[in-house]
Amino acid sequence: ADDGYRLWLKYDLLPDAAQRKAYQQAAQFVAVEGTSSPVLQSAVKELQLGLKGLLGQTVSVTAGAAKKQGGILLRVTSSANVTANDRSAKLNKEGYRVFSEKGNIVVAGPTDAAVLYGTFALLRQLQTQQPLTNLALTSSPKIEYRMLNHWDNPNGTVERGYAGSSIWKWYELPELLDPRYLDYARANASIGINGVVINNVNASARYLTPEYLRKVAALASVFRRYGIRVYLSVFWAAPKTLGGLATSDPLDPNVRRWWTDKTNEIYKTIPDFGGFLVKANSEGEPGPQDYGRNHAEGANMLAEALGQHDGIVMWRAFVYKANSNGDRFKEAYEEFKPLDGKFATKALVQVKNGPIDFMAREPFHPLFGAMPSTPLVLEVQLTQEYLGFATHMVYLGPLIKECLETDTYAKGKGSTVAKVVDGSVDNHQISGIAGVANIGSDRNWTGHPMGQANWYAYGRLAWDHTLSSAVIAKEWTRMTLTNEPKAVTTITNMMVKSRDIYVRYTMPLGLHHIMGQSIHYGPEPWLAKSARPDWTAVYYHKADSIGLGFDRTAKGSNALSLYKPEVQQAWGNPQTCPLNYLLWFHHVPWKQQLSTGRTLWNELCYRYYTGADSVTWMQQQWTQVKPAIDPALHADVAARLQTQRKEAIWWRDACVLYFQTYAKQPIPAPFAPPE
Ligand code: GCW
Repeated sequence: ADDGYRLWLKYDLLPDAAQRKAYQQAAQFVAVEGTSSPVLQSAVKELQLGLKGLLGQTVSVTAGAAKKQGGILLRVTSSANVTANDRSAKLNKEGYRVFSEKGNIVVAGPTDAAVLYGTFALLRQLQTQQPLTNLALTSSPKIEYRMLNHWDNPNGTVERGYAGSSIWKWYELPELLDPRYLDYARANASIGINGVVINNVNASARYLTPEYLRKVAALASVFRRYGIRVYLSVFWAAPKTLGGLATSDPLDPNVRRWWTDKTNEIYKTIPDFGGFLVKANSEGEPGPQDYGRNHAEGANMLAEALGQHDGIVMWRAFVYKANSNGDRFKEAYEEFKPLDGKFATKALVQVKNGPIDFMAREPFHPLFGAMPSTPLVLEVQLTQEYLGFATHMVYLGPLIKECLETDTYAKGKGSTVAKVVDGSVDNHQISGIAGVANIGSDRNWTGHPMGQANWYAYGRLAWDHTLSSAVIAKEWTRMTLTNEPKAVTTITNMMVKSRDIYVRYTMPLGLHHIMGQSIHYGPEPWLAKSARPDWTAVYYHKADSIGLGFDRTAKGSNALSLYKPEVQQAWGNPQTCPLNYLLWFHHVPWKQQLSTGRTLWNELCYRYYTGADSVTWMQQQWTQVKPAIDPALHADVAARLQTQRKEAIWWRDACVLYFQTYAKQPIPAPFAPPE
């Protein structure tokens, strides 16, 4: 049975003998042109493994450009002469071109890593059973720093992780390298991820000790062979707790020297270290504000410590204060917007996709488009903190795409979040994107087998945000689950709809943050008391006898004013605001008629009921594909869907009954539960 360990790199024997034969003839040997390197050796090994599995063919490895035909040539070369006949599109340093040349397949790119990415693209071509004749695959990543952020702690727990414990075995490192590290690196490289922050942003200072740096270096030695660099989240107060200094003030010369020395020490241990990720002055973490300094002064101090080393600082904008009387929606904007232009060139600001916190649907964060002088890293969450942990099937491709494609209008029409992030709107030289990993020690990595698709889709979109989430879903399904055409269509369709279905049975119409307190699971819209007002559910939904929703227009918190006029116009009028965002911005009367023809109350019920019913539909779809799927994997997903169905009803009933106490209206037929 398939235990899911191999992810999308399954390399099972292709079923069609004729096709296999054609592939076999095209891939009889592999040759590295010029000097080989550890990264190119990884590409060779991957080809050997892939071709053995997919074609049942052991390929020979020959050195140098072969005079033979019917092989795969790995070619590192400057972009101009990658291929004789196609000089059209210029490749960036990680871009590849795969093409046919004199009876061979050439995988070419300007760097070793580029060739590795091209190799995975070629294997993908085989796995998804595409022709190898007249190959012309050309692709360059649109974003430079494509990061995975782990929220893993030194004790092996994973904050908001639902797939077992951390895959990093600190007690075994550095002497013992779990083979899993290599498979992890292969999986990341196959989708173009080139950087990993291995520890939680709620950081322990321990990672900066010589003892742990050696362990981190051991991991880096595995990842390096796959073009992946290691980064660390840092604990701001480390100069005090680790260095014994009296302060961690970023303007204090001793503190600055401590960080510079520490950074140099890191680079001595890990020569290709990527840099730092920082959560400061947020949710109780220490930071520069403890000393009256701002985020930019903090980030710039670390940028200075990085000095001539090839590293960056990613400074998170996820901040909100206790006892703030305002709207949490606005806090990050208010703290960061005034600092635009104050960050050093090596510093990027990392912004979550939405202004609150990884809800199933959020409007894009108003900082996108508002800090033209600062490269902004888009942070999305792959671990399903608010999306049903590892029991709900929610394919995140559409969520990520929705954010990327929304227009900020920062520099007129077409200034999408994607273009802000990839640097094209403001002409930035560096760009980054981060996904909070959903990976753990479970055999299948992500707990829910379908969760693998979220890791996959994130990587693919980080590489090329213009890809469609449906195409990615299809590609993943074919590589991971089945190539049977009807099943592929059914599964892809389910995946593409799953996120909207989840929104419907949990927080439809723009409701947000009404989940269970602290663990963030299940419904708790009635939550009215907490240590903080902005941690309660009622703070966000504002249900009363008149209506429902958070008024963020000028009559309310005026958070809408943080957006450009075009966006304000699109969302500012309750009559024309897209229903998906309605209650994010408006307090709407229960009896108000919406564009669907239903009143708010009826529409709310409609969405909760059809949402929960759609999970039954998903179960039916999944039953249909049974013959095409590995039995154990099919049973696993089927069981999780049962849980999802049960909990969709829980969400529906809890929310409808709770809001009914305000709306004071019956649940409309035909959604009324049977007597
Ligand atoms: O989503 C919230 C989580 C915290 C997390 C925080 C953050 C790492 O509930 O667990 O802490 O965001 O992103 O910093």
